[in-house]
Amino acid sequence: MGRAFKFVILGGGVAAGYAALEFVKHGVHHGDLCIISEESVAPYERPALSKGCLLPEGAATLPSFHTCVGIGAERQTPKWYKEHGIELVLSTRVKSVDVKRKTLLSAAGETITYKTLIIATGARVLRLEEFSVTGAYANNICYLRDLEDANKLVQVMDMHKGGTAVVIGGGYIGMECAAALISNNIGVTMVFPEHHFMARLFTAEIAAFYEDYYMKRGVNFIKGTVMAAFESDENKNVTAVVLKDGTHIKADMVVVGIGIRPNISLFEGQLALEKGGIKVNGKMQTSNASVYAVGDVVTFPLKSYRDMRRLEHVDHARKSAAHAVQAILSSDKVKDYDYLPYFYSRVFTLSWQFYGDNIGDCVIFGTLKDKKFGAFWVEKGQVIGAFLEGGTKEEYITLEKIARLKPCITDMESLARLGLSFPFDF
Ligand code: FAD
Ligand code: NAD
Ligand code: ISD
Repeated sequence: MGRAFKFVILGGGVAAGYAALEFVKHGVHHGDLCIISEESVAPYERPALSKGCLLPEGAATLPSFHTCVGIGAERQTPKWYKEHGIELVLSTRVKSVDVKRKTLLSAAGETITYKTLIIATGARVLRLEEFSVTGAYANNICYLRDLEDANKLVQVMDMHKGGTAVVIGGGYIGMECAAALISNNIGVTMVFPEHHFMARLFTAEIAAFYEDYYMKRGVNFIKGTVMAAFESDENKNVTAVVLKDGTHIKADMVVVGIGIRPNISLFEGQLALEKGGIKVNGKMQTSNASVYAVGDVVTFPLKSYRDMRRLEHVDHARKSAAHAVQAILSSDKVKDYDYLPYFYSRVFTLSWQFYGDNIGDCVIFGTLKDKKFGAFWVEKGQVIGAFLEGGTKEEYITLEKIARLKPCITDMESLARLGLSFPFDF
């Protein structure tokens, strides 16, 4: 016989921590809630792994960034979970789930039963082995998804201060880790297949500002190509990265950020899936009424764009988790999740925020020279996306308001000239 809980959260990442907070806010009985996590530590703010944790001086360590410090709420240490009667089952991988029987089976062979399950399994990194890259198992190749990865990255960086790194991938991990490597006095070459970095969000013009800044900090870019192999020494340490065209780049270490895949395999054939994620409705409820899903793993109705989306960002993980718990505890009072996409990043001394959707015509405002600029995306005469580098708190509030209210625009020239000062007709 195993244990039984009224509520089980599967996964112990960002969404799990925020779901736990929401349960506590509503008052959960001791012994009713359990979190099962493959990680060995209580839920933490994952964004810290590519920022505070990689600082050359005064790097962040746990317990300082346990959830929910990211929104200025309590720091939920293991003691917090104990005090609230929440069972934290750590270092435990769930290897199968039976949603008809409402049971989970751990890798150690324990069966855990639930009345309501919240799936918060997040995502796994894509690995170069999956792309048949030769030599991809070497020691000094670093990925970044969890605390263990961050600890390894810090260790490898410490061994190679003054040396060189190759960063594979030009997305969020590539951009943030390249900045961290430079700050740790490690020279960087970035290699990615697109013509500019952050292609999921940035236009070429926005990317050009950041690429120029990175180049001034010594980053070298090799764009429009991928790598084919690693060369390693007898100790299985990479010594060079070999590109598709045969070019060799010497490297003391490698950081790989080539995207993720949601952890959905436990539920294939059991729950409806869409666009690579677990399909949920506006209450974050899956095709099985006793099972909810939140965070990176869900494909949800993005109400304001009448579209089904999967988003891989912390704000959505936090808000979808809180929404699911509200829906579970008082379903009839809770409206459908009405999310406005919000992404941000911080690199070097730069910092940007984005709200809304990045489709349609992109209008740049401000001056790149002054490191104070932004962009609006205008679709069918409405501003639907807004980006700002180097904004103030008040300006970011305005940015959110614009993306939320989608004001109509006819005069694109004035919009480019006036930027946030444009007299929007809300
Ligand atoms: P996760 O936080 O990944 O948690 C998933 C949990 O499930 C993990 O604990 C995992 O071990 C566990 N798990 C999975 N499968 C099993 C299983 N079978 N059994 C037991 N446990 C399991 N977003 C931003 O908006 N801004 C940022 O600055 C930012 N920075 C980031 C930096 C890094 C390094 C990374 C990796 C991500 C960053 N993100 C950022 C993205 C953000 O962290 C994610 O969107 C968020 O963590 C998703 O939360 P989640 O709870 O869905 O998944
Ligand atoms: P990403 O999707 O942002 O970028 C992946 C990059 O790898 C792209 O440039 C892509 O073209 C490239 N790529 C894909 N396949 C490749 C291959 N075979 N060889 C070389 N390059 C290849 O993913 P990421 O940067 O790995 O980030 C992982 C996850 O972490 C994402 O969910 C991201 O949203 C999240 N994250 C977010 C933030 C933030 O929001 N500030 C920060 C860090 C991480
Ligand atoms: O999750 C994301 C992300 O990182 C983006 O840049 O969604 C966006 C785009 O892919 C869609 O707006």
